[in-house]
Amino acid sequence: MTNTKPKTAQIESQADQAGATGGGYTASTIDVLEGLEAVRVRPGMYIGSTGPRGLHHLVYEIVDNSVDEALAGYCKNISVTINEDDSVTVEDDGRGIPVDIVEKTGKSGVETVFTVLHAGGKFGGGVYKVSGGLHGVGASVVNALSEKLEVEVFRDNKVYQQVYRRGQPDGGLKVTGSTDKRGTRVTFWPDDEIFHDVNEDNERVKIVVEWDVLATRLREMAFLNKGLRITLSDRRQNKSEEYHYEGGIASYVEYLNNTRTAIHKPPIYFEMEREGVVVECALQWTDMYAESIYTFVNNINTHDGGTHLTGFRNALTRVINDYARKNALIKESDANFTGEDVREGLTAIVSVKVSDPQFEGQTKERLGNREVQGITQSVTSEKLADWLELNPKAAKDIVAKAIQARQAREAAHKAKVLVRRQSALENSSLPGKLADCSDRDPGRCEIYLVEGDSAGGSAKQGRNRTFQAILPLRGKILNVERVQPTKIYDNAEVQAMIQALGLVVKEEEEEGGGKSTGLLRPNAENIDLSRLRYHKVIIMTDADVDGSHIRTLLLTFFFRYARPLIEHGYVYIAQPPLYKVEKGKRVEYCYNEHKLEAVLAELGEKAVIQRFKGLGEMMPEQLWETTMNPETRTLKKVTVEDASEADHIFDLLMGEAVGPRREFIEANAHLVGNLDV
Ligand code: TTJ
Repeated sequence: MTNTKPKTAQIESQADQAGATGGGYTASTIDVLEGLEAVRVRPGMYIGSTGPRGLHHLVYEIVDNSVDEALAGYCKNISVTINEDDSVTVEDDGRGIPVDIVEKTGKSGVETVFTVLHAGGKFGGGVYKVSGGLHGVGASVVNALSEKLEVEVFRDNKVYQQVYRRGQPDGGLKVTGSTDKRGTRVTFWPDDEIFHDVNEDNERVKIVVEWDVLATRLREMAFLNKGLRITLSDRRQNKSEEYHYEGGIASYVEYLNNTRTAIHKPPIYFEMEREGVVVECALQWTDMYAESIYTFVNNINTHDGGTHLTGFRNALTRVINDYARKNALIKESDANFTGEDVREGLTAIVSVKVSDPQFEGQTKERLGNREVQGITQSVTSEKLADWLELNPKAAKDIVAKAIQARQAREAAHKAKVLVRRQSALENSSLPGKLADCSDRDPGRCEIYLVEGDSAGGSAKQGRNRTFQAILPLRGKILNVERVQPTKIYDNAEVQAMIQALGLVVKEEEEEGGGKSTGLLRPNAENIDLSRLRYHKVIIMTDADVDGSHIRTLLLTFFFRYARPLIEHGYVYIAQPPLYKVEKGKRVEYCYNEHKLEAVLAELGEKAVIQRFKGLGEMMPEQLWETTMNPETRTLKKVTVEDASEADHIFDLLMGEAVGPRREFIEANAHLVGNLDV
């Protein structure tokens, strides 16, 4: 602290000298100018683009310097301000960029950082730099691409200031005041000559920094660096937000799972340094089916994964298999879970800090360092195994999730085989039970999936055979005590349905489909809708427990294995009436209790109520008039959310527990179909 004064004086005199000598450039000065000029000539080479992405990149470049200071342990707060004139100010409470002369450049530390390409990395005290990865082109690039840049360093009770224009110093580093704070503040005005977009008429349009874009990245930065406080303010709209997470990436996982149902709480979290690599992971399983693993190296998102991800995944698969076997949660004869089985529904962040990251691949978003794989794997194995031992209840639920995933995978495999066979058979073999319609235009055709042969009989007689087909499904499937997802495909009824509907996998995916997940996994977009035989698939079941059961089963099937049908709005639930109320010549059909009460109130005492216990009890004409006639019926279009919900409770319904099953059915009357009409 005490001996910095003479050094500072020295800098100022040097800066003055440089200014005084005017064109007296040294060799290194020329290099520098050429360097920064090159940045202005080919900005895309340094920041990827001169559009919105590149513009925001400038902010990250500056912020990364402050984050490095935080990683080194000297900075706790970073503020980012979008100013009224669209300039951006970044300030931290770190040690401040050094102001003394750097031997190699003959300039102050500050000027070196802002005028020498790639100089930034040489000044860090921290081992793990944000820079050096995808970003890391350095502050000098930001300076070169800014119309103006002002830096202030708060050090040794002084305020040092320097201004640059398009990368060139506008005067030397000067002391402009005194202060008791420490840190660095940089304000830059991105150069409009460099940054712009074009509109439809190919005219240049100005681009400005956007709140949402910065907010997302800065929030992520705060998650990735626990304890770090980042404030984002926008003076253009008087808006301000603070990102600060003591839980770090564990908080990140909670944030990501905010809209999902977690299987255990809180997320699993561990951090460990081994052989100079810091491994930090947070994981939490949810009732979702997709896996969401985000990986980072030195705070940079490695979208293409790499060695850290491989190590993490290997550990996960092994540890969960070992645990399940050791604790007899799976049978000895059962095969091991695959990686996909154990990752179903997992949300995880894997964040490693490496001193010399090697980025590979097309977009340089994959970590290549070989040693990181083994380190991540061993750390994850040890920590995860410990956690499972200490949390047996959650561990059991996680294993149960993997078991469920495996069943679904096996079911998907069977379905794939089944659908392929169907595609080979073409449409030549329609199921014998199908009462098809005569029209061949799918756009006009409907198929009723009807529960039970007797209801099927009524429907066949009551329908309009030109455009309405009937496929009766036997209720037998309901009597299986514990139906595993696999059983769906063993079931002749479901096979008949696949054939009747014309569910065929798209050609190209049939050929090349190298995805190990199987062709018909959730989110599958691989159903060939051009082969679909009806554009209205109407589920028509009784409004009772068994009816809701088969409806759920069908919805689950569509959700998992034919989701495009739902997404295209081809799947419906028929709304048969629950009651018929008669008084004299007047006949009213009631589709719910509410309507029944209203009708009874109107018609009074002497009305005769008939309760339909099932579709089979209805006369064919009654069924037509109340449920099938497009003029008078009400159909409920199935949404992906409905089906997803059905899929979610699949296990509950299929399970043996009677209590939850009944509760579910009561709570989900909307799926069962008692709609207000
Ligand atoms: C480097 O090692 C010696 C003490 O100071 C360290 C340093 O440079 N810290 C530092 C740099 N803190 N903050 C910065 C910084 C902040 C902004 C906003 C912009 C730039 C280019 C650097």
